[in-house]
Amino acid sequence: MRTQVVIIGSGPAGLLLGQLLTNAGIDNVILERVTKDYVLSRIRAGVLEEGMCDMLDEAGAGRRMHAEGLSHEGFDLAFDGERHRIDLHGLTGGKRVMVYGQTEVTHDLMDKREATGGVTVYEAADVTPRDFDGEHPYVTYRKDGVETRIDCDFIAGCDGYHGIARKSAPEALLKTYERVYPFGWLGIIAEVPPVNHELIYANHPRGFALCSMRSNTRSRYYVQVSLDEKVEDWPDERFWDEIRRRLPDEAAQKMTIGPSIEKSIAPLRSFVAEPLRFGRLFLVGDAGHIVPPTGAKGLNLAASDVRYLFDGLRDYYEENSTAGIDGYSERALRRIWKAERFSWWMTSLMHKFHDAGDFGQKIQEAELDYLVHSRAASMSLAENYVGLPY
Ligand code: RFL
Ligand code: PHB
Repeated sequence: MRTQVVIIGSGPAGLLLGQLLTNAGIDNVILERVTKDYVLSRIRAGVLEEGMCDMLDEAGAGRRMHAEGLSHEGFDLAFDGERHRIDLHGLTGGKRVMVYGQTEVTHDLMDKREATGGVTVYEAADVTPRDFDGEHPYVTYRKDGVETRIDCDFIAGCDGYHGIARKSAPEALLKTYERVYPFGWLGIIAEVPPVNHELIYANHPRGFALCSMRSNTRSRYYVQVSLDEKVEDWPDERFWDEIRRRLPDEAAQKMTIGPSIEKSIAPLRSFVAEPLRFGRLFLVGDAGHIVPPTGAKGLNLAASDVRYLFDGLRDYYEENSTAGIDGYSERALRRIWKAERFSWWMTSLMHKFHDAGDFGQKIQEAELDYLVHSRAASMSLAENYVGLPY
């Protein structure tokens, strides 16, 4: 079998890249380790930058997002018993973010891929990128006991943090940077109206809390927990008690509670691999970098990587130019590090760090007070939150 680009992973990065390539007439095959239903069962990010929305439109998969997504012009920061609104729209000269779940993005991209005849092999085992340091790379995989080889021009590793692409890079050429945080997020989804029409990020001496949503009738809420916590120890009642304690009273009193339909704990990590290109193998999205979810940047960074790589591949095929693919790693990393910086900063500002003590709490509150009352500081927050330019 032969194709132009083999894409490993059918998460949002792989699907978006695949669709842009297909639309440009560039042949591609996606190899995915698990089933389609499993990919669609993952509940992750919820906030899309305008740049990502534009790319979904460009891919031809933005219709439902515009119809059902919630356009937000601001969010609240809560601390010391009060809420303060960050006016994203006013502070950025008219920008907004779109609240639309990653699960729905994935769904829409899968539907589009099916409608345009794109090939995805689900349950592809032992996917292995080979000979990518030369002119003739290929990928092997096993499905139903049969080993298949796909020859190609390029391999896009869109297979997430635990994938095979980064692990296949020669160790001597790969440098990684990492920070693991001493806490995680316990998240639930419940079929209840959100406590506020915009998101609330709360700093509290008991720990961080976030009130987000998936629709006007479905809430997505998180609380910071220590890493040794188990989901089984968090019956709904305990979750609702805890999140309400971390919000200003007026918000807590308004909160509608109800049975959760999903509950899980995710650890927080910052991670970057450099470079993002090894010959004809590229790392894209979570395969190359992870941010803690506090700044809502993970999915959006996957989209900007796809922007740079797609432009490079299109120029290669249409104009016989290698400038875009040669510059991919450097270009993508410049934006990635700024989002890493923002996500680390917002995580440091909003979470309880046990070793920082009461002094640490006071310093956070002073910074938050400065942030919400200084136009310069609010502007910087807003500029980063809506997404830096591509
Ligand atoms: P994904 O979504 O992880 O998709 C990778 C795909 O590759 C497949 N795969 C393989 N396929 C073939 N062979 C192999 N050897 C393979 N190994 C893996 C996987 O099955 C999967 O289908 O990466 P992608 O496309 O780069 O997208 C990135 C985003 O998913 C990610 O940045 C965000 O979801 C991060 N993230 C969050 N970001 C936010 O902005 N806000 C959030 O609230 C938020 N919550 C989260 C998150 C990430 C999580 N992870 C990765 C554990 C919550 C969780 C739990
Ligand atoms: C979410 O809705 O899941 C969400 C929103 C904002 C974040 C992280 C997660 O910063």
